Amino acid sequence: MSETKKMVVAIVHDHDAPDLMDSLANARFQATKLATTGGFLREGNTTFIIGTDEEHLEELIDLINDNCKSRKKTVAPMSPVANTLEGYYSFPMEVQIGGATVFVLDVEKFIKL
Ligand code: 2BA
Repeated sequence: MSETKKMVVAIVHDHDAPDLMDSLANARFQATKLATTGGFLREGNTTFIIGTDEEHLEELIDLINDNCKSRKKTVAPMSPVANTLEGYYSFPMEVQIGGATVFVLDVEKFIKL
């Protein structure tokens, strides 16, 4: 019987990305790292795409959790929250960022050509 494959998409803070990449490699998870930008803060973050078997999913989530710290950030007034004037705000605002934002997807097919 074939194992169920999962794809984990994890958006993490840039500062946590190198340690997470090292830990993934040490634990023999195969990962792809993308430079991405958050839609709200418009700042760089890092997105990992990690394919794994269902039986290793919990280990993988633990590993992401161990490496990604939650942090607070004060956003300056008048940041470009949206492209419209209504999206601008006039006072500093504190937002809580990550740990990590993690999506787990079922993989219908996994092919290496
Ligand atoms: P950003 O979109 O730059 O969001 C950074 C942080 O700003 C978020 O942290 C959240 O605390 C806050 N935030 C986002 N939208 C907000 C809003 N409309 N009003 C007030 N505060 C808001 P996280 O939730 O930890 O998200 C970190 C990054 O993960 C996001 O960066 C985005 O790149 C990604 N992300 C989060 N949720 C997502 C989702 N549902 N789909 C796709 N990407 C997501």
